[in-house]
Amino acid sequence: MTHELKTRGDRGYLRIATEEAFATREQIDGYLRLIREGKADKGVKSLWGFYASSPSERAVQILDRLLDLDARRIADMDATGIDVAILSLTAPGVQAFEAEEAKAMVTRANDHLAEAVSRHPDRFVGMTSIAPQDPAWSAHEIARGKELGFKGVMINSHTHGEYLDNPKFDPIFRAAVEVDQLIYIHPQSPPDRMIDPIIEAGLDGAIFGFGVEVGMHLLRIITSGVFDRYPSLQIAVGHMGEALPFWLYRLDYMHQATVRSKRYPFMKPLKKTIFDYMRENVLITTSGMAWAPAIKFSQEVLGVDRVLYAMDYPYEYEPDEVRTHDLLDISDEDKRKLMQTNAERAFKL
Ligand code: 1DF
Ligand code: MN
Repeated sequence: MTHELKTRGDRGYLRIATEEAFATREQIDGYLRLIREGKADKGVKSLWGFYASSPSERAVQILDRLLDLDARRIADMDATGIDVAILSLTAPGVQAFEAEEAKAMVTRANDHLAEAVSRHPDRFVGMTSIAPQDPAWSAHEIARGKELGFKGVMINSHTHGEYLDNPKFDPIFRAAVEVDQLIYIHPQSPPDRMIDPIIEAGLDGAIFGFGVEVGMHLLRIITSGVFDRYPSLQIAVGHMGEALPFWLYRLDYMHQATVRSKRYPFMKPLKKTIFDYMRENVLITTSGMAWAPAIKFSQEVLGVDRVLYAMDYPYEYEPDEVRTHDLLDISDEDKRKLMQTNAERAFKL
C-alpha cells in the first residue's frame, strides 16, 4: 500500500502541526554564553550544552533545522505532508536570561518570526514569545504579538524556578484573556531545586524531566484557582497532556480529599473539579506521542475537541508518525478534528 504524505487535504483534512520549534542564532549564542560564564542552570547546561555544541548527527541536524524558516523547513513540511506549522521559539526561549536581556532578545525573535510568517503566510502561523521575568512588559508584548498577527502565546514552563500560579504573573493571564488567545506551556528542563535526582540518571530532558515539570506546572495552575479567576482562559500543553489525562481519576479523588481535610491551609476549594478544568480550559497536543492507544484514551477522557495534532519538529521528524495519525481507527470526522479543525478553533485561524 502506498501512503503518500501529500499536502493540501488529499485525505479530507489539512494537517496543522501545533508545536513546531524555531531558534534564533542570538538565542543559541546566548545559551552558550550563559554556560561559559557559569550562569546557566543545570538544565540549560545539559540541554544546550548538547544541542548547541555536540558534533553528533542529531544535534547538528536539529540545530540547522531550528535556524531555518524558509526553504529547508518548507521542504521538510512538504515531505511529511504538513500543510501548516504553528511556530514558536524553542525552549527555554528567553526565560534563562536576566530580564533586560530577555526582553530585548524576545522582541527581536518575535519580529524575526513575524517576517518569516509574512514570507510564507499560507504555511506558517506564529505564537508570541514573552519574557515572564517582567510580567507587565510581557502583557504588552502579548498585545503587540496580536498586532503582528500571532495566534497564541508560548511560555516555556518555569522562569528561574518560578511558576505561573505565583500571583506576580497575573498580568500575563489577564493579557491572554484580553487578546482572547491560548497560552501554550511548553517544557523546559526542571529547575535546579528539582532536577538533581532526575539529571543524575540522565532523565532530565524530553524523555521524562520535561513532562514531570510541565505536568506539575499545569496542576499548580489548576489547583491554585487560576481558571476560577479566568474562566475563559485556555491553556495548551503537548506530549499528550504531559501524562495528566492518565492521572486524572486519582488527581480528582485526592484533590477533593485533600481540600476537605484542610491539610494545607492554602489549598482552597475550587469552583469545579480538576476533571472539569481539564475538559473546559485545557487543550492537549500529540507532540512526541504518536501512539494510537494514548491518543484514543485522551480523546475519550478529555473529549475529541481537546486533542490536537503536533509533530514537534525538528526534535521529532518522523514521517511514520504522521502515518500513525492518518491511519488511526477513529471516524473521519474525529480525525479531521484532530488534524485540522480543533487547531483552527483553538488558535482562531
Ligand atoms: C527536545 C524535545 C527538545 C522537545 C525540545 O526543545 C523540545 C529534545 C529544546 O528531544 O531534547 O521542544 N519536545 O518538545 O519534546
Ligand atoms: Mn517541543
